[in-house]
Amino acid sequence: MQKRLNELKIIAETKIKSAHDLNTLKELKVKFLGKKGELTSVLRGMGGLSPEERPQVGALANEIRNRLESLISSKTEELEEEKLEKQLREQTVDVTLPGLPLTVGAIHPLQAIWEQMEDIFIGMGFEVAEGPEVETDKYNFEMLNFLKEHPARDMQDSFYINPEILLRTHTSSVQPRTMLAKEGEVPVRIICPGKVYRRDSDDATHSHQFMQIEGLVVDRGVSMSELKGVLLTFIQKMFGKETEIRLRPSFFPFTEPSVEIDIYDPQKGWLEILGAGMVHPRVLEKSGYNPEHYTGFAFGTGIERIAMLKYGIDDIRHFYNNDLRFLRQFQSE
Ligand code: FA5
Repeated sequence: MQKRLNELKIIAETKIKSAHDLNTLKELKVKFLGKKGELTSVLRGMGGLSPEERPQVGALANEIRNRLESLISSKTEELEEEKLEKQLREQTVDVTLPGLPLTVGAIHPLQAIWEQMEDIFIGMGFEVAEGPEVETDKYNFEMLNFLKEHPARDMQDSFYINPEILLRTHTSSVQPRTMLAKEGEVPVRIICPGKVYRRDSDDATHSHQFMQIEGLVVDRGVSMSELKGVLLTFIQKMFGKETEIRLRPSFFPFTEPSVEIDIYDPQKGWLEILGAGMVHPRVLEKSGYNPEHYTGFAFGTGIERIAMLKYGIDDIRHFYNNDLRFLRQFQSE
């Protein structure tokens, strides 16, 4: 029986050593060491052995089993390594092949202008303030000196939700909100960019929803010349340092005096760009600032309007249609 075991060992060792793939190795494991394998079937004959022989044969069988198992596991490792190396050899990357193009998005032109404007004003010491788009009549109109039934309200046709609540028609509603929050402290020096809504019919220059940027400065001794200086700096940073401006008298219920600011375009002539003025004493007073001690200026402009002038866009609706042919032109902005 020992002889048979030794023969089995030699045959199994030779076969395992010469196996070329993992499947063959698995099959050999079953064939020699499995429950119905050859080693087990030899051991089944142990019943016919004498009690002295049995332990010797048992020990030999165990030794053979261990030997074959370790042989199989080292051969398995070897074959797995070979398989991996073969795979890696076959999968080498051809670095000369052209790469896949990466599509890079672009910042929307309105967002780009919004950010540029913020940067310019922050550079002049302004802070960014916010206010709600669903606003009360009080902040959108009353605190800004638009009396109830006053015809000035018709300048901004509004979307009312109920008689007291509406979608804000301008970012000027942030003026009283900011002043009240400051509780009479100075300086107030904020800009407020955001969405506004008006019942305007959509056409090339109007939209029912658009964006504005508001500016407000309140302090002791704030003057119209400072207003002009701040806005000239902004305009020249935005449109080029040679850009000329002019101030025309205008009317807003919350500023006195009020002006419209135009910029000069050599092809198109004077173009309106901003509404502005000195904060009306009544507006200061309603928001807790004594107009005897404090003065202020405010300004407001449409972000779409600035973007249209800067990029020579002739129809406001291009901004909202998401036509990729339009948007791709701003890829480098
Ligand atoms: C105002 O809204 C004032 N709140 C601006 C202001 C602020 C004046 C502070 C004084 C002091 P106005 O209604 O003119 O003003 O609107 C300002 C800008 O918003 C306009 O110049 C224009 O660029 C833009 N705008 C107005 N209506 C529309 C619209 N329907 N679509 C697109 N842009 C518009």
